[in-house]
Amino acid sequence: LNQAVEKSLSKMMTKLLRHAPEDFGVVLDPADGSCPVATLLEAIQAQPRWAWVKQEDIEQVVRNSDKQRFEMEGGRIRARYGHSHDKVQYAPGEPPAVLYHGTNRKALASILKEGLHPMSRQYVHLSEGTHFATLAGSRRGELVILEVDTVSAKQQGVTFYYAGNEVWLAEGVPPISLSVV
Ligand code: HQG
Repeated sequence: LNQAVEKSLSKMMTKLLRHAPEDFGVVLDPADGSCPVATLLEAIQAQPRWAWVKQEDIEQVVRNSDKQRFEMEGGRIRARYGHSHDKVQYAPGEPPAVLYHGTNRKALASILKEGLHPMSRQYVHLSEGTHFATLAGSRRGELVILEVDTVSAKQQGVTFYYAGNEVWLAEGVPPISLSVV
């Protein structure tokens, strides 16, 4: 697969695994959002444009994903994070004292007033380092990195979930636990 095709296939896989499995006739496991790799492959191949795709192509996309968007284990695959569709359950975890969230200048006033909300996804996305936060926040304008004081957030009742690859999720983060880096 060349890079452009890989990117396009990756987008299709995130659409199916994060947002609209029913558009592809796929039912994801309600607990962890996964499906058999074979099911994903069939659903992809059912589209004329992607009829040529093989399992090794999917494996290549999973391996090369810059943000490690997918998780493949025991013949099953899921999106690691980013779901807008059904709520994927993660085990609560013990986060580092500080996590980061990347956003844009235009959203800042609202976030500092109301806290971080999941908006159109199921969870707010946070990361252990600033790299992932920078990628996320740079997509929509001038980057702003926020620091989340997880000790304070936990005192406010926030539960943190680990999605792997340094990504943490929460249902929300109150403004009192946020500061601009
Ligand atoms: C903002 C992509 C106003 C929030 C990325 C963000 C990430 C508020 C936007 C992953 C707000 C939601 C997730 C409030 C939050 N008022 N704005 N109270 N609370 N926001 O895309 O974190 O390439 O749903 O700051 O790189 O940007 O798809 O979340 O700007 O890793 O794999 O509302 O998705 O990865 O935007 O991105 P999103 P996100 P992929």
